Amino acid sequence: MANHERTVVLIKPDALQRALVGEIIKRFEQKGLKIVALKLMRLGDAILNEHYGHHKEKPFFPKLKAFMMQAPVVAMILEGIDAITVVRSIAGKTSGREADMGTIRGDFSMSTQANIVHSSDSKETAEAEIKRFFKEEDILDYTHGNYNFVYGEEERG
Ligand code: 3AN
Repeated sequence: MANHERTVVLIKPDALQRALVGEIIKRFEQKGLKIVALKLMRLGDAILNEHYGHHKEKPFFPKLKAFMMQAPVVAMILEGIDAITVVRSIAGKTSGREADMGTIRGDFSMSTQANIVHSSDSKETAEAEIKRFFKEEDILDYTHGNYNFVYGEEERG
């Protein structure tokens, strides 16, 4: 049975300000990932302390939080086989200057802080982030029209 996963993507304030939201969603859609939740939200202090807890002691932490509060973010849950790894490869390396061309950060970012998107980095963080950013009723399951063409028969299970 193939590894169907759900992962969280945040389209960050820099991407909203630069009018890149449609372009970013398009890339995930065209890859064949299924959108099961999508909303605009403003992130406050508490949720950012939790979300970036692993960076709490870093010198850039206060600036990172202020940056994430500048404008709303688009929060989405994407579903697909190995979605966590696939989405991270589409996003590219953390620093836009090091990220490969063809990735979202490689194509649109020159920065480590203003790096356009966040994506969950493991099964455990994906589960925690789904709970952090979404209510049960935000997540809508449906049959994806492309499903039988995006995957082979043995992958569909
Ligand atoms: P990723 O988002 O690629 O998983 P993390 O978890 O190391 O990378 O970093 C989370 C976020 O913290 C990054 N997306 C970036 O916005 C910010 N960040 C990481 N390192 C730096 C840094 N050296 N300077 C400024 N911001 C940083």
